[in-house]
Amino acid sequence: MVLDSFATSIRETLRRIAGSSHIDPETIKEVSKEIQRILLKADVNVKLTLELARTLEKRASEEKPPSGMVEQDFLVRIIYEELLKIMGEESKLEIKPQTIMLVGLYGQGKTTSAGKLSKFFTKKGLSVGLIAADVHRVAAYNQLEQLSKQLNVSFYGKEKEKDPVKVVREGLKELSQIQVKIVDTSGRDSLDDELISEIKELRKAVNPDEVLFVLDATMGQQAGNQARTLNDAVGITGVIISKMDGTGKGGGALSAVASIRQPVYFIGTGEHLEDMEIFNPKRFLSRLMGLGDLESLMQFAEESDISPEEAEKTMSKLMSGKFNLKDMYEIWEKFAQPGLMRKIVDSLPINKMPAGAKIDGSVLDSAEEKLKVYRTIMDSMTFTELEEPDVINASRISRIARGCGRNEADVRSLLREYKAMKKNMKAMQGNRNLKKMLKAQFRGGDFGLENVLGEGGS
Ligand SMILES: Nc1nc2c(ncn2[C@@H]2O[C@H](COP(=O)(O)OP(=O)(O)OP(=O)(O)O)[C@@H](O)[C@H]2O)c(=O)[nH]1
Ligand SMILES: [Mg+2]
Repeated sequence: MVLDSFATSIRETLRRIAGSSHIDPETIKEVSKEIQRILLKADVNVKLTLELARTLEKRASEEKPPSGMVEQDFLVRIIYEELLKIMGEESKLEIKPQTIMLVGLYGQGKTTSAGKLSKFFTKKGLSVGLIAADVHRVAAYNQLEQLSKQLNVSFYGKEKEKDPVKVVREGLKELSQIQVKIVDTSGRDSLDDELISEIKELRKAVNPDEVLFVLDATMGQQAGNQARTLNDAVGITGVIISKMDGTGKGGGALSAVASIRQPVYFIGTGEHLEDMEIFNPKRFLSRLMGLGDLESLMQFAEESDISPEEAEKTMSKLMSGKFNLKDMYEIWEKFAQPGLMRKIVDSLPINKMPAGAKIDGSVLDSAEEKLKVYRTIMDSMTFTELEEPDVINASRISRIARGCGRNEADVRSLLREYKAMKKNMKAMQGNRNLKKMLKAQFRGGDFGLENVLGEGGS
């Protein structure tokens, strides 16, 4: 996942909060220090970090948790709310016919983002056209033309033309029937006067609905200067942060662009055209913090072969605490698709998981392998044993092991896992909020983090 080390350390802190017997001034101070360290490591600006820590400490020591909420959860909620403030505004790029202009420095990911955006709008059923207004870099024309072919979208460019304004004027005319027109512009080393005046002129010619600033996440907090200069010059309406994969500085980039008060619409998470996520600060943060992101979870389920009905059936079985070995087998089988388990676990609210229900990477990686072994073992169980695993005693274990050619320890490990899972699920069953939220999500309702964080939350 993006911002991996941020996520790992913040979850570690939250786990420690959850495990503390009570929240005293010393705990608050410690937590605040840890959060500062984590933010600085993610390249968040020092001043911003200190401010956040101060507010955090003040709120944590002065405010009282609402009735029904334990002080540990309340502290987590304060942390969530304060971190959210530095993530910026929440806003979505509208799905409608429009003209989009992409701006930014050299190699930040403008052209790639143009391709990703094309894919995004095409998927939503809109026709897309790309306009090659990067007249400076020699290969730029070809790169965009190739991209349009690959994506099967319209393209306008003029290979030898050196005036981007001309290209844009003609391009917009040529593509007038196309619903979403995306103008790819040239990058420069730095925001010199020349670039600024070129962009200004282009902006006039394009008259875009959106001016999207494309920014490489590895810039970290330095991104702030660029964002401010460009914003003053041409009026940015939104931001795409590319290359969030593989950098620890994403936190810096995010908080820095948040300062221009324009929303981050997307984050780029890889070189491929499908590697772009809609950025929603609340969902993003709650996923990082391990507070759960059920919308994403449902999206993953959609992307896999699991139907919503199936997912709902599986979930209610899980939540009922009444499931048997056969159900467990089905669940393992459905979710043991490569990569899917990891995504699901990243989306689950870890702080609502009972202690001991921690699922780590190695467990996930061996899930498929284990499934094979379990299948063999279950194949030599009787119907009764699968339906009522409690009847499985020592002599049955030895019979099952003999029947499938595995040793008794394997059978016992399967049973242990089943019991642990059942116990965990039973504990989760008691979590009314989680249950309510899951149900609402499956029905397409709009329950959010508020429910995880407590009644009448943030
Ligand atoms: N890992 C990763 N690489 C990306 C991402 N977005 C773009 N890239 C890579 O970054 C490099 C530059 O991307 P471009 O889209 O050509 O950047 P540009 O802003 O159009 O560059 P110029 O036109 O030269 O100014 C390419 O190698 C891309 O594959 C991303 O989200 N993740
Ligand atoms: Mg380019």
